[in-house]
Amino acid sequence: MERAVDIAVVGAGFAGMYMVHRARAANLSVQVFEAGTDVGGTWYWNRYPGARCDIESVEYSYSFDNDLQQEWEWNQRYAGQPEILTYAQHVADRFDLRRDIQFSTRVTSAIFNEKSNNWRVTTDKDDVVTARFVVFATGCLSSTNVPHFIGADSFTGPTYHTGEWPHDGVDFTGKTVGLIGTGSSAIQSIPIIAEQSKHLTVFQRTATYSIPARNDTIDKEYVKEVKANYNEFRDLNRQQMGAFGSNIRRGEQAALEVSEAERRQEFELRWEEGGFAFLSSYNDFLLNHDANETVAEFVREKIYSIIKDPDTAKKLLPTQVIGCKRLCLDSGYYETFNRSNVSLVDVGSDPIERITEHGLVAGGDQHTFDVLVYATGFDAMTGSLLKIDIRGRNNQPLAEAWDAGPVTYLGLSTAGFPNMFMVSGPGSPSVLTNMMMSIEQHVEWISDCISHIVSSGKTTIETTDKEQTEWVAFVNAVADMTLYPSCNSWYLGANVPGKPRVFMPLLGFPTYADKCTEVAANGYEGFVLV
Ligand code: NA7
Repeated sequence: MERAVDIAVVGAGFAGMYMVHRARAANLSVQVFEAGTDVGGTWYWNRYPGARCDIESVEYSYSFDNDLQQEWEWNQRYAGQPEILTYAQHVADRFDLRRDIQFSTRVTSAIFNEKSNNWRVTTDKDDVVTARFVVFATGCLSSTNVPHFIGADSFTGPTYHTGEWPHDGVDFTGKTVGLIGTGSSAIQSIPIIAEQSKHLTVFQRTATYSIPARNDTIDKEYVKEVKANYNEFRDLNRQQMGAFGSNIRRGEQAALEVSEAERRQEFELRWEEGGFAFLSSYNDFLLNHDANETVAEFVREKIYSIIKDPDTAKKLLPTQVIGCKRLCLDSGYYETFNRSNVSLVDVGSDPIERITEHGLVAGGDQHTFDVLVYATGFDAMTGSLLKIDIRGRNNQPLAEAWDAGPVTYLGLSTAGFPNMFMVSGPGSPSVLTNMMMSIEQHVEWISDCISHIVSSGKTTIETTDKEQTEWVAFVNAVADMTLYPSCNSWYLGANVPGKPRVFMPLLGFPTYADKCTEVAANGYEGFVLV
């Protein structure tokens, strides 16, 4: 049956959930479609052992409702996946969000009708919804990346991807396990899988820098302090580059301005404290290669001192710029390689040749195992959007419009796709920030914009080719001032073979948020309103 709503939303993670709340507040009807059976998005799917947020709990939470933030009690300094999912479910209950969300339903197409100026959204459950506006709240890390290995289907044992983990868990007891990847998901799950399994073989293409998370139960005194001035605390965080970490001591000097002894002392102190603060000791790690090398070398020395077997230690030493790929935070990652039931295979120089019935072949060697785990990441930022048949004016597919890489204005809108918005889309700070703050800022901007269009009697809003071309150039020019483009990160799409190499997230939340506010205040400058 065909239904009509004001806003169709794709995805019921934190972005889609807040979109429902804001739409209702604006008296707009909303229909959300969600592939999972409940809310939570990333935290619904990523249930691999050890999955944990790398932003502190008091910050990785909604700020829009003071009662909510005052009443909710976090248990851990960095919340694990189950705790975050429980929080998402609590928010859904508290604001009665589920009645506008249809679960177990995947959106298959969203097609703009130029005659009626609305979107026709269809699903795999044969729903058809026409909506004036469509909002993609599909998440930045939601479309799993499974490399196309020869023979992948021939493996006879169970295969799992960290980003689509079974809900009832996996029992590795007595099993031999092969795990591909050494990004955050691998680094979090490896210590736990190693403890459970008979033997774990890790296949590493690029060695990764990881810093101790020093996760613990939350410091109740600290929480009390935060809650005493929670809104100010949120505002202070919004003024940080990544919209988090106002409590982090940020070094104001360049790394090479101080003596080596002083630097080492500072690095040691921060290594003990754990967390992302480690990379804030000096202000130029991502601007100056020599400065970066001082801290990179410190971490390499730490790794070398932890690992007992010198050959394994050498393989684990990363060489790229530290921080260029998202820094990992761990609980016992390197120590795990001292276990007698864990081995490390370097597939950087000798890539995986094929998957076989009982394992895989790399560098001419056959490795056998019972269970295969892909910790191979995501087709980040664009993957989930491009899986849907999205078509704008002239029936143009989004995939065609983004043939050379995603082009957006503010990461919110793309030319030729009127009344379509993306939450934390490519070209916005998104994954370089505390996602909760970016999500709130986007959802508020989008809902205000929609209210403005509706109340001012306009029909459509869309950006222009010129505006978005300039915006993409700006996002990349900002990145080019840093060391970020120097490695093959998923920020650049470099982890997915054939994906256009474009730096997708914009560095700097505060200036970005100001720009969005200014655009709206100036009558949606850079957009055409009809
Ligand atoms: P990541 O960080 O993208 O890590 C994926 C890992 O998988 C990484 O080590 C990759 O090596 C490896 N990989 C990918 N393809 C292959 C092939 N073909 N062969 C061997 N190894 C491969 O994903 P995560 O899920 O760990 O983390 C994603 C984000 O979630 C993270 O940044 C946090 O923000 C939370 P590579 O480094 O590309 O050589």
